[in-house]
Amino acid sequence: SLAKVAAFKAVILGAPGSGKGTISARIVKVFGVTHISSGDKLREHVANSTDIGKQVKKFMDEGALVPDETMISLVSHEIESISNANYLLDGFPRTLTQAEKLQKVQPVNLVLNLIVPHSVIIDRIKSRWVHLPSGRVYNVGFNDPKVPGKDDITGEPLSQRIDDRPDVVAKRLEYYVSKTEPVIGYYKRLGILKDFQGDTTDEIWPKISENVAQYIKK
Ligand code: G5P
Ligand code: MG
Repeated sequence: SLAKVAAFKAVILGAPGSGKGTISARIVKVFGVTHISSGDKLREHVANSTDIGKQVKKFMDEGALVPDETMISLVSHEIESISNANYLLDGFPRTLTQAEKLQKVQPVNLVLNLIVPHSVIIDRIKSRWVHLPSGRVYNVGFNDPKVPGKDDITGEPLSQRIDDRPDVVAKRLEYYVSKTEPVIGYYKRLGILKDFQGDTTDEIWPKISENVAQYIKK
């Protein structure tokens, strides 16, 4: 069997709606890693109308990227506050500048890259419902909430994301291709990229789980 490395410092990459949040939740459940979603953090700031929230709302609603300096400072502070040696970054880095900076200060050792066709993504984003305070994600027909329109754990109402409107989704996918795909090349050159291709999360999950198990015992 493979030797376990000292720690799991990973990134999950993939287009908007490719299943990063869904797969991260499974990794957290099975392997006990700490999950940091930059998008969830930003949405929390927006919901609480903090200074950061006020700065980033416009970018997010339009499907544009928040400036690198804001993101780097936000996420490095988050990472510093983690006591768990094993963590998973979701939604960060998504520009070359962010990836290079991260590798200098808090280097990662594994990058899980989800490859899902854009046509599949566009379909599933239409039926996404979220519990904003926790970041829990549902999908009508795939992982339905136990009670329609209500969060499983708190019973609070679910909502749809402003940036899940079809025109905004199209913009987010364009930004992914132009700004985030270079990040894939960067990690590939570092030799830490693993690709996972499929139309569904259930198809991709066993391969992900097998890979993560090489770093952390269940
Ligand atoms: P986010 O929050 O990082 P995105 O756009 O990267 O947003 P998103 O939309 O959160 O990614 P995901 O997490 O990859 O998608 O996907 P998911 O939520 O798990 O799954 C999508 C839906 O499909 C869900 O309803 C799920 O239940 C369903 N699903 C999953 N698997 C299946 C399946 O097999 N079958 C079916 N039928 N359904 C399935 O970023 C948001 C914004 O924040 C800013 C930007 O403005 C960004 O647009 N931002 C940053 N800006 C700059 N730099 C950064 N680092 C930034 N981070 C965030
Ligand atoms: Mg997400």
